[in-house]
Amino acid sequence: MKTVLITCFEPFENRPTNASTEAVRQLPDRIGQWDIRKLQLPVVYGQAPQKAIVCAKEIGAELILCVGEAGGREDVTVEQIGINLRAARIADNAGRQPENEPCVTGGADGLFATIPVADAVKTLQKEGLPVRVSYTAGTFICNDVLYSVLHTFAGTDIRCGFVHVPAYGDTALSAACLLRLLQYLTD
Ligand code: PCA
Repeated sequence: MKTVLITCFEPFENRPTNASTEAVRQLPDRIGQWDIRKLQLPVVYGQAPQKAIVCAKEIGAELILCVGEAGGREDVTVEQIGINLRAARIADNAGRQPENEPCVTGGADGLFATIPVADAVKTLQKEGLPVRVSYTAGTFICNDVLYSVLHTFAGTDIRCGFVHVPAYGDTALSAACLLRLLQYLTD
């Protein structure tokens, strides 16, 4: 049995729900030979990636797929890169609002996702799913998680990626895209 860790986020910015949690909730607990473990992360710089990293190590995850919501996007977007920068438009859920600091001191400026982003997106698009590649995960908590997870598992066989689902979209459709992506990545 292999294990995938899939993370989502708690609500933030005074909203009652987070579309990533709504979508991840609809995923099964198993796909083929893979155990799907779900974890909700706080929208807090540093704490979110730390919680994901500790859990991934604990459960021996071979694949880590993190999911967040994106306010201005209509498609499900698979992130290509995490950057080593925290710059917040709003305070996180612990009240911190860094303007310009690294996610990881001394880390590389940017790190590419270690899932096959372009191939996966092409495959899902051919099936008619509303999925595309994104070249920025922003500079808030989603990027903090993507960058820090990539930094931590760099040089290992553990593959890491990040998906933004539309904040105001159909979470059942987002869940269908996530499920298909997981199937593709665990095949
Ligand atoms: N979206 C935010 C943080 C949590 C979430 O779901 C982001 O894009 O950084």
